[in-house]
Amino acid sequence: MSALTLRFFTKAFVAALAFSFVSAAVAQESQPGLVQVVALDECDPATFNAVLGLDFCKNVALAALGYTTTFNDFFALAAAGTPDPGWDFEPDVVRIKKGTTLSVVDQGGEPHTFTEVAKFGGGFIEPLNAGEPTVPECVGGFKNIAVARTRILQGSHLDITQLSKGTHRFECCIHPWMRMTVEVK
Ligand SMILES: [Cu+2]
Repeated sequence: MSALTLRFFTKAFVAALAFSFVSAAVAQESQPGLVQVVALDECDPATFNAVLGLDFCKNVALAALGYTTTFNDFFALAAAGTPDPGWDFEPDVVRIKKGTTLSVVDQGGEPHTFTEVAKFGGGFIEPLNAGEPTVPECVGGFKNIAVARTRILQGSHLDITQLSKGTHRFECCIHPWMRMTVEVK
């Protein structure tokens, strides 16, 4: 291959690369897309399942690594007003464009809810509320269809679409210190 031919191919390659970058940028513009957030927890399968039933908590891998909290320690921390930070939505704040889908994935070992609330507060399991009253959106627990619809089982996801512009607050109605603010522009 002559030097000239090589230069031609190099130029053509760079041009093709630049074109693919441009088309990717345009695709993102016309389709706001999807942002993933995660629900995490560190429930200890042995002690949680002894109380809540077989297969309630599925953090088998975390337990093997020693990164779990026992059922009694978990309730003791919540009662002391210092709930276990291993139960968490990440990130804490999300800024998205209107039209973006939020996909909330439960990567923890137990069920959570991703429930929109007007104001952050307590969930439907009183001993986990650290004295805060249950917020209206969580009242009734899973007997309330509106709460049940926001439930996310371990390993599954819940997609939130059509959020209006402005600030939205979401919390877990079971573990109410799991909180996320979503700002839609
Ligand atoms: Cu939760």
